Amino acid sequence: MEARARKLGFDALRVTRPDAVPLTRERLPAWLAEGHHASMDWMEERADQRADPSALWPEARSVIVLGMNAGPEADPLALLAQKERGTIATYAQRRDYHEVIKGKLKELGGFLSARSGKPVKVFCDTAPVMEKPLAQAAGLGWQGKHTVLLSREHGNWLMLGAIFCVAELPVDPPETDHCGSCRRCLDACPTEAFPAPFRLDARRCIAYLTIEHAGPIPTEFREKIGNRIFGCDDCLAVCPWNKFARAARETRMAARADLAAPPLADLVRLDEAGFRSFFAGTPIKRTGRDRILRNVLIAIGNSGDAALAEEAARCLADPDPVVRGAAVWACGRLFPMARLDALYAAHGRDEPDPHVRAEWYALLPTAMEGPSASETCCA
Ligand code: B12
Ligand code: SF4
Ligand code: SF4
Repeated sequence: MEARARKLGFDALRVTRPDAVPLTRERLPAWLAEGHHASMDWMEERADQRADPSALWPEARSVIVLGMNAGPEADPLALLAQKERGTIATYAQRRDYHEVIKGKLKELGGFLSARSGKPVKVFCDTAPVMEKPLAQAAGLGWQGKHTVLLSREHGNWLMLGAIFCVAELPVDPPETDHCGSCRRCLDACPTEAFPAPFRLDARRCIAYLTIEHAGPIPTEFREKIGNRIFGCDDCLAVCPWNKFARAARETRMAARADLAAPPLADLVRLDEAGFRSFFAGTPIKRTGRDRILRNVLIAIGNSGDAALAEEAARCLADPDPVVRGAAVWACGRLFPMARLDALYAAHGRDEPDPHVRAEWYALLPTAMEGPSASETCCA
């Protein structure tokens, strides 16, 4: 089975039992009760099954956890200084892993099912399964203080998938924690998203804010987001265990060079068709043009680059209010007051959306009447 998985492009495979993660039955509800899942309500749906693989499929006797390496070719943090470019999380600079891994899981699952004569089900983010604790129980690695699964061989860069089997397969021993006294990932987080080691508050995480969060990005995080336009690799990139990691081996997971740090000036001009074509096949496509434009405008506001200011001003007329709101913020960071007054006269005075009006008000309180209570949105 291992040889077949390797041939399919997987870099790691281990087996555990569905009942090998008893702690998740307490830890998932605690995380949800704290509101650490932010607006990801789908984490609450079927939480009992998510926390307990035996409840998800009672017939299952074994869980095979697989990892595919999506390691970067260069240090992801180096690009954060290139303010006129947008940075994209390492995992997203390539084909959508759901697509690649799911196809290969189905192939391996079909082989196993034929050999054992018993059914299997394959999962890669498609069902309520907690892949990281299962991976640790199977010995694929351990959950670091940043909560991501980390292996001695591949560092943080394995993308995970699982096959649940009715057949009883021999299991592997679990991996233990090798973080020791290190806390580099916790200290590297720009938004202080870790209330404690091993716990993440998604409400403060740039990966959540730039990928999952709809609507305006809360003001407190905008500057800290810097030029990250999709996801964040900071806590992963600083981990010392990456010293043994290599770039992705599977050709379908090879990084696209043009996605390493695309110029903000190109991204801000993407219309719907241009967006779909540039990000075709990547996970970014699912986030949608408007949310990415919002992120690009935050990065433009953080760029300090006067050459990008006119691009931000052009977006004041975008059809999407979230894009317009982010454009107001970016203009506020790049234009002098006299020009902002002129832009307000041209675009702000007749702005119909309450959130965008609130952005204008935050910028030019004396030029307009205060917004009503329902119009203050993103503090
Ligand atoms: C929801 C989600 C997110 C959310 C929330 C992240 C999170 N940490 O929960 C957001 C949008 C923020 C996110 C971000 C990212 N994600 Co994500 N995400 C998921 C998803 C769908 C579910 C994760 C989950 O179940 N969370 C619920 C929490 C409660 O579970 P947990 O993180 O395991 O929490 C454990 C700890 O808190 C621990 N714990 C709690 N208290 C204590 C106390 C002590 C003492 C100890 C020891 C432990 C402990 O127990 C909990 C249960 O095991 C998984 C896919 C899947 N189906 O599993 C991908 C997944 C975790 N994501 C992945 C990736 C790549 C990322 C990013 C790196 C993307 C990026 N570069 O931008 C970032 C990483 C941010 C980070 N530091 O976590 C990969 C990680 C691969 C790996 N090697 O681990 C996964 C597995 C997807 C995949 N199929 O490969 N993600
Ligand atoms: S992904 Fe970025 S923002 Fe999120 S916890 Fe890690 S360092 Fe913090
Ligand atoms: S940076 Fe240090 S604390 Fe964080 S996951 Fe890596 S080894 Fe663990």
